[in-house]
Amino acid sequence: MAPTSPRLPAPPKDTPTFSPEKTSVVYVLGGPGAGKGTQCANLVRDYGFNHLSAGDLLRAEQDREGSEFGQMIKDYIKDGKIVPMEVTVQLLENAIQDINGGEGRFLIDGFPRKMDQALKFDESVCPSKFTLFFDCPEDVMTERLINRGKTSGRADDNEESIRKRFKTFVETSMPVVEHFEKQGKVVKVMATKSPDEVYEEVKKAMGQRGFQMKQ
Ligand code: UP5
Ligand code: MG
Repeated sequence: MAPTSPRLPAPPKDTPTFSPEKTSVVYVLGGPGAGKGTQCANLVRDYGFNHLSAGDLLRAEQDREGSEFGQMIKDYIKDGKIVPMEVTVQLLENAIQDINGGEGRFLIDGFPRKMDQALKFDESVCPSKFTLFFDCPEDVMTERLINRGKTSGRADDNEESIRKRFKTFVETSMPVVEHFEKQGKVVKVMATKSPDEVYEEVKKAMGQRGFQMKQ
């Protein structure tokens, strides 16, 4: 997909851009390397979801020639910090709009990972149906990321960046999960088993929330 430029600053709005009747948004959260992207691929295949990874959109914007945010995004990602929300929210909104005018099912992977993003997206882009949360201990995630780092080319798949990503996840992103949990909007899946076994749990979670496989 061609990267789209964020149109900034986003104007303040009273109602979300996309109506939850036509646009189904499911947030996919979990620590770095928990398997969000891996499981999203299964859901795209079987449930007709569109997959939007906030990290992938930021990396595409970082590499886009002429982007005024390129260097900033690069620095934030290497440090495992959360890029200022205006950039990410606008990239996501543009990407949703670019797919069928925003109608359909969307997995928003790796977002929202800070409270301000969660409030802003729900209020001005589209309220989410629920959050699929992958629970995974740090030692398992570390092993997966170090392994992936041998071939991924990702600037943050190294020990130092991984440590910083974990810190941000615990301090900044877990409060978002707790916020949605209080609203009864989180389904937790243990992510330690094999990808196929984890997917069996994911399918149960989707069923619980009223999402059926496509025919
Ligand atoms: N793997 C997957 N599942 C497995 C299983 N069950 N058993 C064994 N191995 C398994 O998987 C990671 C690796 O593990 C792969 O090699 C896979 O084969 C294997 P993957 O599915 O890629 O895990 P995922 O959870 O997607 O890991 P990722 O590294 O993408 O998570 P992050 O949340 O760290 O990365 P993201 O791209 O979302 O964000 C990167 C950075 O962008 C952030 O740190 C931040 O700086 C920035 N960002 C923002 O600033 N704002 C945002 O809103 C979002 C991101
Ligand atoms: Mg990912």
